[in-house]
Amino acid sequence: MEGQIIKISSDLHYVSYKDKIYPCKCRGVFRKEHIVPVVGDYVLFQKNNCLIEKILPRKNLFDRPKVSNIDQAFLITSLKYPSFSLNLLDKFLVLMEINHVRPIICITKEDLVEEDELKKIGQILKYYEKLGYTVVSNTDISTIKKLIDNKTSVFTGQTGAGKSTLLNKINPEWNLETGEISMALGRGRHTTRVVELFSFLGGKIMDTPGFSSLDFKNYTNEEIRNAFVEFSTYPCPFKDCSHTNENECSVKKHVSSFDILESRYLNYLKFIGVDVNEKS
Ligand SMILES: Nc1nc2c(ncn2[C@@H]2O[C@H](COP(=O)(O)OP(=O)(O)OP(=O)(O)O)[C@@H](O)[C@H]2O)c(=O)[nH]1
Ligand SMILES: [Mg+2]
Ligand SMILES: [Zn+2]
Repeated sequence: MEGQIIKISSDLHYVSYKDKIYPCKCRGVFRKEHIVPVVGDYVLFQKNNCLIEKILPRKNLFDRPKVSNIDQAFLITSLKYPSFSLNLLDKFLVLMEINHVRPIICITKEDLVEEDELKKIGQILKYYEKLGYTVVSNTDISTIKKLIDNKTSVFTGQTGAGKSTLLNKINPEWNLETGEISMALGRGRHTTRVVELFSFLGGKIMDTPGFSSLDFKNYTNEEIRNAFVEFSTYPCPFKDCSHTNENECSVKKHVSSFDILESRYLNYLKFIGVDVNEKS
């Protein structure tokens, strides 16, 4: 049979097949060959023995959260508790660009910020929309439902940002555990412990454990540069410009003239390891 792993808890892999869930173990060879199944994997399995025989080729594979075969990723982005972070947002967008997964920015906790602060953040988010990214609010459930239809989506974001809360709003039947924010730490407490995949209407959604900071692998500087999609709008005279110390760099000019959001450029420098404080 061919099924899909929807949850993993210690050595049990819950495989969904024709509306039924089979708690499976893996063949011994998996351990020997260091094959590690993740949620989202399509597998060949024996229904009667509850044994996974083989993982089918993956469309993509992510490390944190450990998921595979996704079409799009929602970054659940809290404006307060935990506070809004452009560094985190840009990291996430770079990760998604490099991995060719559509990112969707989903804002939560607008109700907790003052109006002028909300306006400021709204202006910044307009910039991201201009770049082509979809930005939604967790209050706009009907838009989110349309976005997830027929797709496999993962909800990712900091612990306490409101991933599970939003999933419960999409479908109250899931009744997922949500956590209070620790006032002392200003962040959540890792309420969701394991990745879980849910089918909904024509799509699939994964709830994932939150992170405190986003794991950012060492990609090459070129990969990171190319993931800042607006840079290519302003071609530099030097073709392979790194937009750091080159003369006549068009990207730097357009940062000065506010066509490029300064925080984006500074995050770019940070991500490629330039000491931003030294530079300014
Ligand atoms: N005021 C306000 N609180 C929210 C909103 N969304 C979520 N919360 C609260 O934030 C807290 C954390 O929400 P969760 O849904 O558990 O967060 P999570 O992202 O699933 O966290 P982890 O499972 O730890 O990764 C809960 O107390 C929610 O009630 C929102 O839009 N406004
Ligand atoms: Mg959660
Ligand atoms: Zn340049």
